Amino acid sequence: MFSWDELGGARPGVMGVVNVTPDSFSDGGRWLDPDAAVAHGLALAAAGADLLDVGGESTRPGAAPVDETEERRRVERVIARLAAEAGIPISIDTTKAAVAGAALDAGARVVNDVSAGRFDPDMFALVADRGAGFVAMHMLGDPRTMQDDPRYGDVVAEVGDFLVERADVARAAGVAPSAIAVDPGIGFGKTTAHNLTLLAGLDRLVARVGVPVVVGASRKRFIGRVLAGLAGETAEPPAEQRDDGTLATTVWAAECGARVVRVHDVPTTVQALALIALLPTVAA
Ligand code: PMM
Repeated sequence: MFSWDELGGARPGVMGVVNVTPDSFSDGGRWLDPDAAVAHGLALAAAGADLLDVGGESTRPGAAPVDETEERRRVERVIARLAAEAGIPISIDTTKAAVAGAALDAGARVVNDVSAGRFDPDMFALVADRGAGFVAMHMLGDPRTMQDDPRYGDVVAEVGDFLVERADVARAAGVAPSAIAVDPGIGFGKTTAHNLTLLAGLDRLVARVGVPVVVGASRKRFIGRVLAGLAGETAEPPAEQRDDGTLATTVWAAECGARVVRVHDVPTTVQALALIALLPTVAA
């Protein structure tokens, strides 16, 4: 039985990203080869990750859906090896119950579902039955349409309401309360202003939802946009040059009470979080 209490500690848990996809915006194609993906995951674990998030379908805006057989093929062997060798829990980033089931069979312990159980009616029953952990993420619509003029009245309140509702549905379906976490879904059906407002109001969201909050701002486009804007440049830095900006959002999220941060650059994140966790213990 998975519980988010396993990740307890002075600092937020660090979820390292292992995308086994040809087309993820942040690292698409780099770890498509299973051996490369496993080596990458093991390196993230050695650098101090508390959890590895393995995904076989890109969720970037406009991404083409991947069929279940192909998604399973990409992740199953990678998860089996990481579950055996990494020494930390593995999560499967999928919206399909069949893929999640195969991943749990291979040794994953958490299902990270960017649809929060909306895309597959069998998802919650599977998670409940298998005693797996669950991350319910907010997204407006689906990846193909989510960036088409997203609108909110009060984005922090609306995302918070959605997450409370999805956590309630998960509990009602039998998922253990301590196994449920939620995620505001930075970049999923949000403008740059929406993403910044969500981060600015993250402490309010954390207080509202009452379950562990995961934040995944790593390398997302709004960071490139903001940094280019601040520098007075029109060209945005590419994904792999957004880690410094990402680190600022990570430290902010930790201060706002996030329990888990989902990042690509694990070593720097672990160092930064360890350092800020130390400060309250030092007498002034
Ligand atoms: N972002 C991506 C994929 N999966 N899952 C959660 N829970 N939260 C996120 O913010 C999130 C996610 C897209 O980013 P990637 O291409 O770096 O995986």
